Amino acid sequence: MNMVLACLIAYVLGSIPNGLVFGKLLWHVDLREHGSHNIGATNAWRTLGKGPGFLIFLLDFLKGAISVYLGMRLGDTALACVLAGVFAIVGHSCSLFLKFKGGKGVATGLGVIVMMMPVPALIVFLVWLGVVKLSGYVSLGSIIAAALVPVLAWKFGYPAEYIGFGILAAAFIIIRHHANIGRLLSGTESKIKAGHR
Ligand code: NKO
Repeated sequence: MNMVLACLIAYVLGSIPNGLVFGKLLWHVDLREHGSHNIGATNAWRTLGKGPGFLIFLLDFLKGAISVYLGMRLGDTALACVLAGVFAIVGHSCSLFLKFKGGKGVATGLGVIVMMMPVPALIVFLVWLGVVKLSGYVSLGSIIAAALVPVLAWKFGYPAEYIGFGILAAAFIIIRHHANIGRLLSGTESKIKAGHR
């Protein structure tokens, strides 16, 4: 029962569209009408600037981290943590408040894995940073970083539930980047800094 409660709270928490709410509230901008049309931290950074981008990242990250914390406290099993994390990511991408639309699950996913497996999460973040610095493409960094999650969960000896979570979450996040993948392949994906090479 407690596990169900944790999942329910995680889904509602994950559903809170920080990018949309704070973009409108503080900067009077609907992120869905600018840049990549995504409500995530990258599009907030691209459209509104560094500070707003960082704020949205932090808030979306917290949704994932708090959800897994609740899974740990209420459910206290590997499965409860995993399910709370899944519900937070699905909430973010298929929001209760946006007719089941939403973001790509990257910042929320990072919040989830920081709580579940801190060392792999740090490695995943550093790889993301490296790919983004080298290529200029945030989406490429997110796709590669997500694919690394199940591999590291396995390498670091985490339980099967965590490895299963990694496979599911990576697949979900990569699918959410389908439009980015199309643009990367056709050379039309926008880089995070104009003129970045
Ligand atoms: O606007 O389509 P866009 O170019 O914005 O955005 C593409 C982008 C969407 O994601 C975001 C969130 C950015 C957060 C940055 C820090 C996170 C770095 C770590 C990634 C780890 C992912 C692992 C998730 C595992 C479940 O991609």
